[in-house]
Amino acid sequence: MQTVTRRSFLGSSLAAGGMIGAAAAIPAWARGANMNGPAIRQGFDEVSGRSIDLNIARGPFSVQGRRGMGVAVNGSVPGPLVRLKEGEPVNLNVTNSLDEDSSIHWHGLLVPFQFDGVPGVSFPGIKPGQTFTYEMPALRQAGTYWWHSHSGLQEQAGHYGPIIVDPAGPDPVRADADYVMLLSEFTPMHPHTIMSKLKKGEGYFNYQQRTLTDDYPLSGEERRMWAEMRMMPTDILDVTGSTYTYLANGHGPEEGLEYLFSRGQRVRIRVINGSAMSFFNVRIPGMKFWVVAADGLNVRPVEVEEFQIGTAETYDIVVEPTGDAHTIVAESMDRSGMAVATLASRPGARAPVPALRDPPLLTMADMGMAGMDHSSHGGDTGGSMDGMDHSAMGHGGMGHGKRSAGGMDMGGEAIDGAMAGMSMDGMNMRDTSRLPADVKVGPGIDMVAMNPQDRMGDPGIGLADVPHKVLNYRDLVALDPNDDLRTPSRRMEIHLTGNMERYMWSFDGQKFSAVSDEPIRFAYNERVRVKLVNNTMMAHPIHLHGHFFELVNGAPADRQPQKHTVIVQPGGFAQFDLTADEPGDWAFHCHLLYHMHAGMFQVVTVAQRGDQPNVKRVGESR
Ligand SMILES: [Cu+2]
Repeated sequence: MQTVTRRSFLGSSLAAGGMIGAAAAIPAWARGANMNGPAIRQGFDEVSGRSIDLNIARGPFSVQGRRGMGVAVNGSVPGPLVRLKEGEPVNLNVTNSLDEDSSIHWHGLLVPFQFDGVPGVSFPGIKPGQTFTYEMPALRQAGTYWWHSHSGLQEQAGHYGPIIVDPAGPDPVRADADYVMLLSEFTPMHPHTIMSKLKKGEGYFNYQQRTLTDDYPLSGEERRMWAEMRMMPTDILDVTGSTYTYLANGHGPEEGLEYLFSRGQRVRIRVINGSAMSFFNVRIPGMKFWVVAADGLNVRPVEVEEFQIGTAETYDIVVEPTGDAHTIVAESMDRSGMAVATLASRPGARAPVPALRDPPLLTMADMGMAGMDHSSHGGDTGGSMDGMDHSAMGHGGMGHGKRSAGGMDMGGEAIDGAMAGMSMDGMNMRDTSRLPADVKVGPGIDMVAMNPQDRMGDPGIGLADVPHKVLNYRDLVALDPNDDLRTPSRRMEIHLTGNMERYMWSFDGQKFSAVSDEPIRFAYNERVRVKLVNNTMMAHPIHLHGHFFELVNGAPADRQPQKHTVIVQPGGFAQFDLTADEPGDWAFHCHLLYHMHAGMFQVVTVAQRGDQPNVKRVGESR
């Protein structure tokens, strides 16, 4: 058995070397917004220790010949790998050299709320020219995380980087080489331009719109149905490869990012989705590998050939490469582009890069009509329904429920026959009477899921039909047992709502406007089962700050996997159990940057009464 040797060479073969000195004076590149100044470097260095200096500054950034403005930290995109140690405190001194406010949020780290880094929620933000010190007490966790701006749209411009917290004890994941693959996007377009284009018209960036002469496998009836609903089955991502160049560690797909290995080695790759708006399907063609951690925390190894990673999620994988070289492909979910890296046994070794696969189409399940259509082409609900609650599906739920779906009487045993090749006339996907009373009905809601299903078992849009094993949330089982096994004492239902055409996104129909809005309240140490119902046709990666929650995914109660971000599939729902044991105000939002900016955001308040004793929190049992 080989001993573990961690490497500080983290797969940025083309990036200029040289660590930025922790105590160095502000370098020239950091002083202003001069487009003629030194270019932002691609790839990242590593910073560590008890006191770490980070400097946020603007500069020119170019990828594969496309040049734009970037926001870099310590001169690179991504910014430096912040390498920390479980059980040790750290001070992070963040200087803002921009001409606007900035911030850093430590995504997935359990920290006191005043150091969580969300302007207006947990602290005032960092003014231009100021330095703010995040004083982190002894870290209560290990694993793969990341950091990013929580100010404006800076994250789109490059203000993000990886975090690794090394465990205090032995690492249950054995690996001979250890790399980060941080996925993101580059665009020369200003983020505010993207936002205004999104506001102007649905599908502006969707160059895969079907026409009467396209070759998508849709029947005339299906085309008519989509048209009547003013929706497009090709609306998979809001911003696509026509605008974005997808990046791995700051490098475009043609720039040759490589991870070196020696034959026989076990290689760990910490995949971080640090993008603003993109989901990726990650695979190593022809290779099986193991998923060993999700959102930083270890899970029982799951052997897969592909996984989808939502914005802000992380997965650690272990692979044993056998050949001369293997391509790692991170294809955007809509298949409009990819980020690429190579597992190389020697510098320059390459394997073929596969072509983009055909773009996926949304399905009946994505419209919130799972189980209501038995006629559409393959993969409508697909593998997503395996092992799920069939009593809630078509036959039981809709068939005999005698519920009226808008103007259409869905009752009776004839449901199967009626749905096959049925006319969609009278289907009402905007029947707001289906919503709970606390959801605000108005122009912010253009769809109500008619029959939302638990889609925990769904591998993600476009992956139900691929001919190999794809990860889904039901595969995730916590490696370490959870310590709070109480049955939740309360249930909470939150609806994800939107109006695609007007680019309005919200929780419960209420766009977030100010911290004075009514927050979502939890009592300290309360245990709540939260159900997120997605009334839109987009997948939303929902992130809760300051906590891990447990996915209700069918795993035994003590092994429900803990995550900080959960994808809620279109037209479906996801549930998690939360122990609200981190007092303070926390952000809770969709991690698609422009959705959050449009209002899919709320503050969660965990209030501890003065007489309530502190409970043991995550990581404090160690
Ligand atoms: Cu969203």
